[in-house]
Amino acid sequence: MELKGRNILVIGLGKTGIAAARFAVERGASVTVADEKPASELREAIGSLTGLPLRLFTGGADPALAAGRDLVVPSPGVPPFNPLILEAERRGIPVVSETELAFRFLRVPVIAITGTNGKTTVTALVGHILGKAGKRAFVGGNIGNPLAGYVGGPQDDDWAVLELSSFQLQRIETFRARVAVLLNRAPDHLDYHADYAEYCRAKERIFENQQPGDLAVLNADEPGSVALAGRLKARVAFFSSTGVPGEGMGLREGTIVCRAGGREVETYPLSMIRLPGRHNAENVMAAVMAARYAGCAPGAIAGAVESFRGLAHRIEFAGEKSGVAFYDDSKGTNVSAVARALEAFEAPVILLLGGRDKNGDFETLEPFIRRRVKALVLFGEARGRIGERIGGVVKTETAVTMGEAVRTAYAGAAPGDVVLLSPGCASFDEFRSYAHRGDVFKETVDRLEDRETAARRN
Ligand code: UMA
Repeated sequence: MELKGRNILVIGLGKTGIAAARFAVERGASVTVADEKPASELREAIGSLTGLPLRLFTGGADPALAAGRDLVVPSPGVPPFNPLILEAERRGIPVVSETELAFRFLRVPVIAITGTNGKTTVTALVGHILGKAGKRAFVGGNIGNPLAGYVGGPQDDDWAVLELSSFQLQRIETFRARVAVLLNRAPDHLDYHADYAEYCRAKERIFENQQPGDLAVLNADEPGSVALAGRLKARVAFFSSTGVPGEGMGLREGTIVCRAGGREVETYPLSMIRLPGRHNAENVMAAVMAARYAGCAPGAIAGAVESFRGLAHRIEFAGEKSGVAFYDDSKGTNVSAVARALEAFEAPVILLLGGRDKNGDFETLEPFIRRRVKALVLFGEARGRIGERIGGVVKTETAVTMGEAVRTAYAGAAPGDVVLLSPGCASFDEFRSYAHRGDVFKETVDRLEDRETAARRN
């Protein structure tokens, strides 16, 4: 694709718009950027484009701006009913996502991951495995690193590992993934897509331009995905957390079994996965299949999976002491996030709740606590109010600081228990941010003494 001299309209001045506009300018295009926010709210973004020859329109979306363009590139968050997009379509002007634009300049093969839940984790894990196996990878896309920001550089990686949202996939044309993973689908973003069927179709486009030598990775436990398999050009492999599929990976008595070419080719211990929950076993199997396709050896894959702790502060494995596992879910700053985190565990949980109260509806946690939680340790400013709401549902203790809460939890924990920081509150009573709180949690865990060491010393 030649951009030189082309007249391009980029809609949105977030991460995507900035990267797309910069790339198009560097390639000699005549670029206009439009954002509905007023300039006063876009100062930083505008500042990052200083010195670039482009035109900027802020504070609205006048459809007339579409006139005379050769190409329109909307940011992922710009819905299809945006007046500029509608006008471009009415005029027959091509509208493509930044993913498609950048792909036309990409020289590195792609591993692409989509799905409603887990796609960021799988993208990060594939990048982690590739790195540990000695391969160079660019990790980008919806994870927060636009592809347009990569293709202008040296492109000296072996693979581009891309997390793709339905927004990014909806406007592709030639985008091709050597490995395309569809993790799962559930209703989401229905304020943007016309309906659930349209959302599903957007996700399925990840397979659209694959060729017979490529790999499509699908969830065998989802009837919609199984039905899709027959319509794909690429070789299909499944993952399943309820059995072992004929082709792909599944679970059998605590072991991950991999089948390829109709026979069992290798196994991995389920215990290599440090991320809790069945959904994470699925995420890992999908990532492993992508890494196998990329030529990573089973030994390197197992070591890499074992060392992957998940995304920082999102049910992140934070270490083990005397058989007690610690997890940092400091990003769980509201009660629904706490409920989700609790659902990830089958082992008894000692839950650390507290911080600065955001008026959370803690009563809604009661059924989850009854099902999974062995004891509560309430800390920080909110400890009194949380105690009034749900204290006593199970054994309940209190602590002033989070550090004290960690030590209290450890003192009461038995081997096999999980100590989970999923505070359901903001952090600002004691910390600068949720990330700071999570870092202090991990440091506190690191400093806890193994009981065997303590016993020997005494
Ligand atoms: N804007 C308009 N008109 C509109 C809508 C938005 O002008 O009709 C402007 C806004 O005023 C704003 C800009 O567009 O200035 C923002 O664009 P954007 O929302 O596309 O944000 P980006 O910063 O470009 O981030 C996008 C993704 N955002 C969305 O999909 C909503 C980021 O995913 C992604 O990390 C980034 O590109 C790099 O690829 C975020 C996300 O929430 C994390 N994704 C959804 C999800 O994961 O569920 C899909």
